Amino acid sequence: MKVVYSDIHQHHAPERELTREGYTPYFECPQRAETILQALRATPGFQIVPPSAHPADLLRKIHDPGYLHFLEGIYPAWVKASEPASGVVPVTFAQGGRRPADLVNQTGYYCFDTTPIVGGTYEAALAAAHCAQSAAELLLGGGKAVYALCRPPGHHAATALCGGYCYLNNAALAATRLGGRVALLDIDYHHGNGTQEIFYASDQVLFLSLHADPDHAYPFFWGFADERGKGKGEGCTRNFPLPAGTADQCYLETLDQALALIQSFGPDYLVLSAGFDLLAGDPLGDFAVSLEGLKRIGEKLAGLRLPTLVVQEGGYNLGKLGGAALALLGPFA
Ligand code: SP5
Ligand code: ZN
Repeated sequence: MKVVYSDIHQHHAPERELTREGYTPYFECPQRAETILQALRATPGFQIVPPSAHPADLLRKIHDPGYLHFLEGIYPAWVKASEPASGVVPVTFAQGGRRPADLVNQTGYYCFDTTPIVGGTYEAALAAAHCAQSAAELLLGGGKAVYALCRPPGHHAATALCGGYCYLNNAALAATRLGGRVALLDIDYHHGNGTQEIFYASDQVLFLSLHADPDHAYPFFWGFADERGKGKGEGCTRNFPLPAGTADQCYLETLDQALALIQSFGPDYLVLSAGFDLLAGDPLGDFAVSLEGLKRIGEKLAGLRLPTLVVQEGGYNLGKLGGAALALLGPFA
Protein backbone atom coordinates (compact mmCIF):
# COMPACT_ATOMS: atom_id res chain seq x y z
CA MET A 1 0.00 0.00 0.00
CA LYS A 2 1.23 3.48 -0.85
CA VAL A 3 1.61 5.94 2.00
CA VAL A 4 1.80 9.61 1.01
CA TYR A 5 3.89 11.59 3.50
CA SER A 6 5.75 14.88 3.64
CA ASP A 7 8.12 15.90 6.45
CA ILE A 8 7.09 19.56 6.01
CA HIS A 9 4.58 18.95 8.83
CA GLN A 10 7.52 19.33 11.26
CA HIS A 11 7.43 23.10 10.70
CA HIS A 12 4.04 23.18 12.42
CA ALA A 13 4.93 22.71 16.08
CA PRO A 14 3.03 25.07 18.40
CA GLU A 15 4.60 24.97 21.84
CA ARG A 16 1.30 25.27 23.69
CA GLU A 17 -2.47 25.62 23.41
CA LEU A 18 -4.98 27.52 25.48
CA THR A 19 -7.34 25.05 27.16
CA ARG A 20 -9.65 25.15 30.19
CA GLU A 21 -6.55 24.36 32.28
CA GLY A 22 -4.72 27.41 30.93
CA TYR A 23 -1.77 26.96 28.57
CA THR A 24 -0.95 23.26 28.17
CA PRO A 25 1.51 21.37 25.90
CA TYR A 26 0.24 20.92 22.33
CA PHE A 27 -1.17 17.40 21.90
CA GLU A 28 -1.12 17.58 18.09
CA CYS A 29 2.67 17.31 17.90
CA PRO A 30 5.13 16.28 15.11
CA GLN A 31 6.00 13.01 16.90
CA ARG A 32 2.47 11.78 16.09
CA ALA A 33 3.22 11.46 12.39
CA GLU A 34 6.79 10.35 12.98
CA THR A 35 5.85 7.39 15.16
CA ILE A 36 3.28 6.23 12.60
CA LEU A 37 5.83 6.60 9.80
CA GLN A 38 8.37 4.55 11.75
CA ALA A 39 5.90 1.71 12.29
CA LEU A 40 5.00 1.62 8.59
CA ARG A 41 8.66 1.78 7.51
CA ALA A 42 9.40 -1.22 9.69
CA THR A 43 6.59 -3.27 8.13
CA PRO A 44 6.72 -4.94 4.70
CA GLY A 45 3.94 -3.93 2.31
CA PHE A 46 4.04 -0.17 2.83
CA GLN A 47 5.72 2.15 0.35
CA ILE A 48 6.31 5.73 1.51
CA VAL A 49 6.00 8.28 -1.30
CA PRO A 50 6.18 12.11 -1.25
CA PRO A 51 3.26 14.21 -2.51
CA SER A 52 3.57 15.65 -5.98
CA ALA A 53 3.16 19.44 -6.32
CA HIS A 54 -0.31 20.74 -7.15
CA PRO A 55 -1.96 23.98 -8.18
CA ALA A 56 -4.13 25.62 -5.51
CA ASP A 57 -7.34 25.38 -7.58
CA LEU A 58 -8.68 22.44 -5.62
CA LEU A 59 -8.34 24.31 -2.31
CA ARG A 60 -10.65 27.03 -3.65
CA LYS A 61 -13.33 24.45 -4.40
CA ILE A 62 -13.86 23.75 -0.71
CA HIS A 63 -12.39 26.76 1.11
CA ASP A 64 -13.34 30.45 0.96
CA PRO A 65 -10.76 32.72 -0.78
CA GLY A 66 -10.77 35.21 2.13
CA TYR A 67 -10.09 32.35 4.54
CA LEU A 68 -7.18 31.04 2.44
CA HIS A 69 -5.75 34.57 2.25
CA PHE A 70 -6.02 34.84 6.05
CA LEU A 71 -4.33 31.48 6.69
CA GLU A 72 -1.46 32.30 4.36
CA GLY A 73 -0.79 35.80 5.65
CA ILE A 74 -1.86 35.97 9.29
CA TYR A 75 1.33 34.85 11.03
CA PRO A 76 3.65 37.44 9.47
CA ALA A 77 0.96 40.13 9.86
CA TRP A 78 0.49 39.18 13.52
CA VAL A 79 4.20 39.39 14.29
CA LYS A 80 4.51 42.66 12.36
CA ALA A 81 1.71 44.07 14.54
CA SER A 82 3.86 43.17 17.61
CA GLU A 83 1.50 40.41 18.76
CA PRO A 84 3.13 37.38 20.49
CA ALA A 85 5.45 35.46 18.13
CA SER A 86 4.52 32.22 19.98
CA GLY A 87 1.39 32.05 17.83
CA VAL A 88 -1.86 33.54 16.61
CA VAL A 89 -4.66 32.84 19.09
CA PRO A 90 -8.11 34.46 18.85
CA VAL A 91 -9.72 35.92 21.94
CA THR A 92 -12.83 37.45 20.34
CA PHE A 93 -15.14 35.49 18.04
CA ALA A 94 -17.29 36.97 15.26
CA GLN A 95 -20.33 34.74 15.86
CA GLY A 96 -21.85 35.72 12.52
CA GLY A 97 -20.74 39.36 12.66
CA ARG A 98 -18.92 41.16 9.86
CA ARG A 99 -15.40 40.55 8.62
CA PRO A 100 -12.92 43.24 9.71
CA ALA A 101 -10.67 44.72 7.02
CA ASP A 102 -7.43 44.15 8.95
CA LEU A 103 -5.93 40.65 8.83
CA VAL A 104 -4.98 40.61 12.54
CA ASN A 105 -8.55 41.53 13.51
CA GLN A 106 -9.91 38.79 11.27
CA THR A 107 -8.50 36.13 13.61
CA GLY A 108 -11.72 35.53 15.55
CA TYR A 109 -13.68 35.68 12.28
CA TYR A 110 -11.95 32.65 10.78
CA CYS A 111 -11.43 30.53 13.95
CA PHE A 112 -13.98 28.72 16.12
CA ASP A 113 -11.61 27.94 18.98
CA THR A 114 -8.12 28.72 20.27
CA THR A 115 -6.21 26.42 17.90
CA PRO A 116 -2.96 28.37 17.36
CA ILE A 117 -1.39 29.43 14.06
CA VAL A 118 2.41 29.58 14.18
CA GLY A 119 5.14 30.25 11.62
CA GLY A 120 5.08 27.10 9.50
CA THR A 121 1.40 26.30 10.06
CA TYR A 122 0.28 27.30 6.58
CA GLU A 123 3.16 25.54 4.88
CA ALA A 124 2.47 22.34 6.84
CA ALA A 125 -1.29 22.49 6.26
CA LEU A 126 -0.65 22.96 2.55
CA ALA A 127 1.72 19.97 2.49
CA ALA A 128 -0.90 17.82 4.27
CA ALA A 129 -3.50 18.94 1.71
CA HIS A 130 -1.09 17.94 -1.04
CA CYS A 131 -0.64 14.52 0.56
CA ALA A 132 -4.43 14.00 0.49
CA GLN A 133 -4.67 15.24 -3.08
CA SER A 134 -1.79 13.05 -4.27
CA ALA A 135 -3.35 10.05 -2.53
CA ALA A 136 -6.58 10.74 -4.43
CA GLU A 137 -4.64 10.80 -7.68
CA LEU A 138 -2.97 7.49 -6.87
CA LEU A 139 -6.41 6.00 -6.26
CA LEU A 140 -7.74 7.43 -9.52
CA GLY A 141 -4.71 5.85 -11.19
CA GLY A 142 -5.94 2.42 -10.15
CA GLY A 143 -4.72 1.96 -6.56
CA LYS A 144 -7.00 -0.14 -4.33
CA ALA A 145 -6.15 1.57 -1.06
CA VAL A 146 -3.91 4.56 -0.33
CA TYR A 147 -3.05 6.16 3.00
CA ALA A 148 -2.47 9.91 3.32
CA LEU A 149 -0.39 10.40 6.48
CA CYS A 150 -1.60 13.96 6.95
CA ARG A 151 -0.49 16.34 9.67
CA PRO A 152 -2.00 18.73 10.69
CA PRO A 153 -5.35 16.93 10.54
CA GLY A 154 -8.31 18.45 8.70
CA HIS A 155 -11.80 17.25 9.65
CA HIS A 156 -12.68 20.21 11.93
CA ALA A 157 -11.73 22.75 9.22
CA ALA A 158 -14.83 24.15 7.48
CA THR A 159 -15.23 26.34 4.38
CA ALA A 160 -14.03 29.44 6.22
CA LEU A 161 -13.06 28.27 9.73
CA CYS A 162 -10.11 26.65 11.42
CA GLY A 163 -10.24 24.92 14.80
CA GLY A 164 -9.64 21.61 16.55
CA TYR A 165 -6.00 21.49 15.35
CA CYS A 166 -7.27 21.69 11.73
CA TYR A 167 -6.72 24.34 9.02
CA LEU A 168 -7.36 22.77 5.61
CA ASN A 169 -9.80 19.88 5.24
CA ASN A 170 -7.63 17.10 3.80
CA ALA A 171 -10.39 14.48 3.58
CA ALA A 172 -12.80 16.92 1.88
CA LEU A 173 -10.09 17.83 -0.63
CA ALA A 174 -9.47 14.15 -1.38
CA ALA A 175 -13.19 13.46 -1.82
CA THR A 176 -13.51 16.47 -4.13
CA ARG A 177 -10.49 15.40 -6.20
CA LEU A 178 -11.90 11.88 -6.54
CA GLY A 179 -15.26 13.14 -7.83
CA GLY A 180 -18.15 10.79 -8.49
CA ARG A 181 -20.09 9.38 -5.57
CA VAL A 182 -18.01 9.27 -2.41
CA ALA A 183 -18.80 7.79 0.99
CA LEU A 184 -16.81 9.75 3.57
CA LEU A 185 -16.74 7.90 6.87
CA ASP A 186 -15.25 9.66 9.90
CA ILE A 187 -14.15 7.45 12.80
CA ASP A 188 -12.18 10.08 14.74
CA TYR A 189 -13.36 10.32 18.37
CA HIS A 190 -14.48 13.91 17.68
CA HIS A 191 -17.25 14.89 15.29
CA GLY A 192 -15.96 16.02 11.89
CA ASN A 193 -17.87 19.30 11.88
CA GLY A 194 -15.78 20.85 9.09
CA THR A 195 -16.33 17.99 6.67
CA GLN A 196 -20.02 17.93 7.56
CA GLU A 197 -20.38 21.64 6.82
CA ILE A 198 -18.52 21.42 3.50
CA PHE A 199 -20.77 18.65 2.14
CA TYR A 200 -24.00 19.45 3.99
CA ALA A 201 -25.97 20.28 0.82
CA SER A 202 -24.27 17.69 -1.42
CA ASP A 203 -25.89 14.51 -2.70
CA GLN A 204 -22.57 13.31 -4.16
CA VAL A 205 -20.83 12.84 -0.82
CA LEU A 206 -22.41 10.69 1.87
CA PHE A 207 -20.86 11.91 5.14
CA LEU A 208 -21.11 9.53 8.09
CA SER A 209 -19.54 10.10 11.48
CA LEU A 210 -19.19 7.94 14.59
CA HIS A 211 -18.03 10.09 17.48
CA ALA A 212 -18.40 11.04 21.11
CA ASP A 213 -21.78 12.60 21.86
CA PRO A 214 -21.37 16.38 21.48
CA ASP A 215 -23.56 16.65 24.55
CA HIS A 216 -20.40 16.01 26.58
CA ALA A 217 -17.53 16.10 24.09
CA TYR A 218 -15.70 18.52 21.82
CA PRO A 219 -16.68 20.14 19.43
CA PHE A 220 -19.94 20.47 21.46
CA PHE A 221 -22.02 22.33 18.87
CA TRP A 222 -22.30 19.83 16.02
CA GLY A 223 -22.66 16.10 15.47
CA PHE A 224 -26.13 15.40 16.87
CA ALA A 225 -28.15 12.57 15.32
CA ASP A 226 -30.78 14.90 13.84
CA GLU A 227 -28.21 16.70 11.65
CA ARG A 228 -28.88 14.93 8.35
CA GLY A 229 -28.02 17.36 5.54
CA LYS A 230 -30.09 19.95 3.70
CA GLY A 231 -31.61 20.56 0.27
CA LYS A 232 -30.62 17.86 -2.18
CA GLY A 233 -28.15 16.69 0.46
CA GLU A 234 -30.99 15.82 2.85
CA GLY A 235 -30.23 12.32 4.17
CA CYS A 236 -26.59 12.42 2.91
CA THR A 237 -25.21 13.36 6.34
CA ARG A 238 -25.61 10.83 9.13
CA ASN A 239 -24.32 11.15 12.68
CA PHE A 240 -23.85 8.43 15.28
CA PRO A 241 -23.11 10.03 18.66
CA LEU A 242 -21.77 7.49 21.16
CA PRO A 243 -21.53 7.51 24.97
CA ALA A 244 -18.38 7.73 27.06
CA GLY A 245 -16.83 4.31 27.58
CA THR A 246 -17.93 2.97 24.17
CA ALA A 247 -16.07 -0.32 23.64
CA ASP A 248 -15.59 -2.72 20.70
CA GLN A 249 -18.99 -4.39 20.62
CA CYS A 250 -21.09 -1.22 20.72
CA TYR A 251 -18.72 0.52 18.30
CA LEU A 252 -18.75 -2.32 15.75
CA GLU A 253 -22.55 -2.66 15.92
CA THR A 254 -22.93 1.05 15.20
CA LEU A 255 -20.38 0.77 12.41
CA ASP A 256 -22.54 -1.95 10.82
CA GLN A 257 -25.41 0.56 10.61
CA ALA A 258 -23.12 3.04 8.86
CA LEU A 259 -21.84 0.34 6.49
CA ALA A 260 -25.41 -0.58 5.49
CA LEU A 261 -26.01 3.08 4.57
CA ILE A 262 -22.79 3.13 2.55
CA GLN A 263 -23.86 0.03 0.65
CA SER A 264 -27.26 1.43 -0.24
CA PHE A 265 -25.67 4.74 -1.35
CA GLY A 266 -23.56 2.79 -3.84
CA PRO A 267 -20.41 4.93 -3.82
CA ASP A 268 -17.51 4.80 -6.28
CA TYR A 269 -14.98 5.49 -3.51
CA LEU A 270 -14.59 5.34 0.24
CA VAL A 271 -12.71 8.10 2.04
CA LEU A 272 -11.96 7.29 5.67
CA SER A 273 -11.18 10.05 8.16
CA ALA A 274 -9.11 7.95 10.53
CA GLY A 275 -8.60 9.36 14.01
CA PHE A 276 -6.92 7.03 16.49
CA ASP A 277 -8.32 8.97 19.45
CA LEU A 278 -11.19 6.44 19.48
CA LEU A 279 -8.78 4.02 21.20
CA ALA A 280 -8.80 3.29 24.91
CA GLY A 281 -6.23 5.41 26.72
CA ASP A 282 -6.26 8.41 24.43
CA PRO A 283 -5.61 11.59 26.45
CA LEU A 284 -8.37 13.47 24.57
CA GLY A 285 -10.90 10.63 24.37
CA ASP A 286 -13.00 8.45 26.66
CA PHE A 287 -13.85 5.48 24.42
CA ALA A 288 -12.58 1.99 25.21
CA VAL A 289 -11.99 0.65 21.69
CA SER A 290 -9.10 -1.87 21.59
CA LEU A 291 -6.42 -2.37 18.92
CA GLU A 292 -8.17 -5.64 18.09
CA GLY A 293 -11.41 -3.65 17.65
CA LEU A 294 -9.63 -1.23 15.34
CA LYS A 295 -8.39 -4.18 13.29
CA ARG A 296 -12.02 -5.40 13.01
CA ILE A 297 -12.98 -1.90 11.80
CA GLY A 298 -10.28 -2.19 9.12
CA GLU A 299 -11.51 -5.66 8.12
CA LYS A 300 -15.12 -4.51 7.84
CA LEU A 301 -14.16 -1.50 5.73
CA ALA A 302 -11.83 -3.52 3.50
CA GLY A 303 -14.75 -5.94 3.08
CA LEU A 304 -16.71 -3.22 1.25
CA ARG A 305 -14.27 -3.76 -1.62
CA LEU A 306 -14.30 -0.09 -2.59
CA PRO A 307 -11.24 1.89 -3.71
CA THR A 308 -10.34 3.43 -0.35
CA LEU A 309 -8.42 6.52 0.69
CA VAL A 310 -7.49 6.63 4.36
CA VAL A 311 -6.72 10.13 5.69
CA GLN A 312 -5.03 10.59 9.06
CA GLU A 313 -6.96 12.77 11.52
CA GLY A 314 -6.47 12.77 15.33
CA GLY A 315 -5.02 10.32 17.88
CA TYR A 316 -2.82 11.52 20.73
CA ASN A 317 -1.55 8.49 22.65
CA LEU A 318 1.97 8.45 21.17
CA GLY A 319 2.64 4.93 22.43
CA LYS A 320 -0.31 3.52 20.49
CA LEU A 321 -0.31 5.33 17.16
CA GLY A 322 2.11 3.03 15.29
CA GLY A 323 0.21 -0.11 16.28
CA ALA A 324 -3.08 1.64 15.48
CA ALA A 325 -2.01 2.43 11.91
CA LEU A 326 -0.90 -1.17 11.39
CA ALA A 327 -4.13 -2.54 12.85
CA LEU A 328 -6.38 -0.36 10.67
CA LEU A 329 -4.36 -0.54 7.44
CA GLY A 330 -3.29 -4.21 7.70
CA PRO A 331 -6.57 -5.54 6.27
CA PHE A 332 -6.15 -3.29 3.18
CA ALA A 333 -2.50 -4.14 2.49
C1 SP5 B 1 -8.36 16.35 15.02
C2 SP5 B 1 -8.73 16.29 16.48
O1 SP5 B 1 -8.75 15.19 17.05
N1 SP5 B 1 -8.96 17.45 17.12
C3 SP5 B 1 -9.34 17.45 18.47
C4 SP5 B 1 -9.34 18.82 19.07
C5 SP5 B 1 -9.70 18.77 20.51
N2 SP5 B 1 -9.42 20.01 21.16
C6 SP5 B 1 -9.80 20.04 22.54
C7 SP5 B 1 -8.61 20.14 23.41
C8 SP5 B 1 -8.99 20.07 24.85
C9 SP5 B 1 -7.80 19.65 25.67
N3 SP5 B 1 -8.22 19.28 26.97
C10 SP5 B 1 -7.23 18.50 27.66
C11 SP5 B 1 -7.88 17.56 28.64
C12 SP5 B 1 -6.86 16.57 29.14
N4 SP5 B 1 -7.46 15.71 30.11
ZN1 ZN C 1 -10.18 13.78 17.28
